[in-house]
Amino acid sequence: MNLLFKYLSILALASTLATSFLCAQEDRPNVLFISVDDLNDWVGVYGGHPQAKTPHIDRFAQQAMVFRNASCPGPVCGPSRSALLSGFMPSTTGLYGNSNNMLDSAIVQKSATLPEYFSKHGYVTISKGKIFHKHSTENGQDHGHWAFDIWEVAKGGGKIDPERYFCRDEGIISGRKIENPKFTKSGGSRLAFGPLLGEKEQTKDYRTAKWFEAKLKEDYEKPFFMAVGISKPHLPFYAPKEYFDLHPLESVIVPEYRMDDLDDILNTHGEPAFKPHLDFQWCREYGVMQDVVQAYLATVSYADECVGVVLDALANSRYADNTIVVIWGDHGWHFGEKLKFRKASLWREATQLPLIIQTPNMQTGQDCRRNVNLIDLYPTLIDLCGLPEKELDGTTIRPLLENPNLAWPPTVTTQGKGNHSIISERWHYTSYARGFEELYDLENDPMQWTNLIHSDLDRAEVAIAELKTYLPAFEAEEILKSQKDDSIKEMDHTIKTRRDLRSLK
Ligand SMILES: [Ca+2]
Ligand SMILES: [Ca+2]
Repeated sequence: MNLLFKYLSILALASTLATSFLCAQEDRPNVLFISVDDLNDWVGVYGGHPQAKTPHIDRFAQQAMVFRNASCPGPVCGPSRSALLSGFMPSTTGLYGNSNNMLDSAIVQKSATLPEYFSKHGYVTISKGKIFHKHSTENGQDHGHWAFDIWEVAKGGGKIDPERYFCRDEGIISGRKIENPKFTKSGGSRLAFGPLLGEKEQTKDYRTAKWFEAKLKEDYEKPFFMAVGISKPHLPFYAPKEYFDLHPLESVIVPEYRMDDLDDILNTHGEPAFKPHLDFQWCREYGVMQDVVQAYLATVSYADECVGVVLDALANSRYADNTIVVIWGDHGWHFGEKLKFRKASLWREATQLPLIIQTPNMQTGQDCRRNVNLIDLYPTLIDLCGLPEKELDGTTIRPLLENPNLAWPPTVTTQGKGNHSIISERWHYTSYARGFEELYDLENDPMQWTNLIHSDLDRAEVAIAELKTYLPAFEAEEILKSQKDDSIKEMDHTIKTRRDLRSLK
């Protein structure tokens, strides 16, 4: 081979490689990542409540994979989202609670979060609404906005109908003050609900959805990762009146509960380990269970409408055939099951969530019953988009998207250091730091009425031994909010340095 020919061959090869590399880059799918805050399985296609009305998500599910047994890494917003977005479980990072800011974690300080990783590898990342858990700092809110190339704060609201307003913390029932000091103790978000007087066009999530509708009409030089943060149905359960009208109060069905349900969960002293929740007691005492269930159903229907705006915008855009869509809730919600309200439990009502994924060209709806987890989304999305592999706690579920019946291991949900549930398709085993355990047979007892931990079922014993092998081998100490005066300065510095994504793994 003469020198010139050799030179030309190398040039041709280099050019072919460059072209194929560019094609690969150009062919990369976009990602539409839709979070619906505090959405439990009260979604039509999940059947968690027989009266749920979510036509937009249900229609989307007809051309997507519905994960029937998806769990959260932690059963409250902060740890669940920090795990999903960092790719590391609470037991790895120490981000166990809502007050733990992921920027304080040494692991997260070195590692790109999910949107940062997409940005680092050739995507434009665009977000509005709640994706990261928010934290107050002296310099304002840390929204996780540092993780996106294009970000805007979500705004909007509406005036509550004063005559149909309920609030446990303020002692207000249908606009009337009924004070009872037993119930006015507040903890976390107020249990407040009722219809809004204004139109949906003024409300925050609807405006967020319209913002994405406009974003989906724009041109981008790179593939996009759009993170849509729908903030409802999170408390307060406020939604425009039209969504309350979809769920007439007198016919609203309240989930079944049994007043003796907690009697079979005992601590190491043989005493009941859990008490009925304050919200639950208030709703029963004043006979407003139907009202609160109606308000959640209405707020879910409103959230579904907002998701529908974005899905329709995608379907009508030039990106319709080359976009991966993920719709996810960050954990479940109790409405009296286990005499509990809200999240923050290791029972199935709080650990399960809706997760629906559509990859380009999925033509039919499919079900997957394997135990997947939000922790799996980071590795799954980088796998589907051809981004470099990365060491993370989750596992790509791409194989399940291709064959939902593949054998798959159980999954883990952690609520604070030392408290873990291991969930398989048949069993739900929980071990608490306080030394007691629970076991439920999900196949024969999906409502988890009967704690089998003290039963002498041979089969249960075998199951427990196997499930325990999935408990985390290592548990990080909780990352507590830094009390140091310079912590804010430190955080500002961290946020600034993160924008140079080369410094992050
Ligand atoms: Ca949440
Ligand atoms: Ca029970």
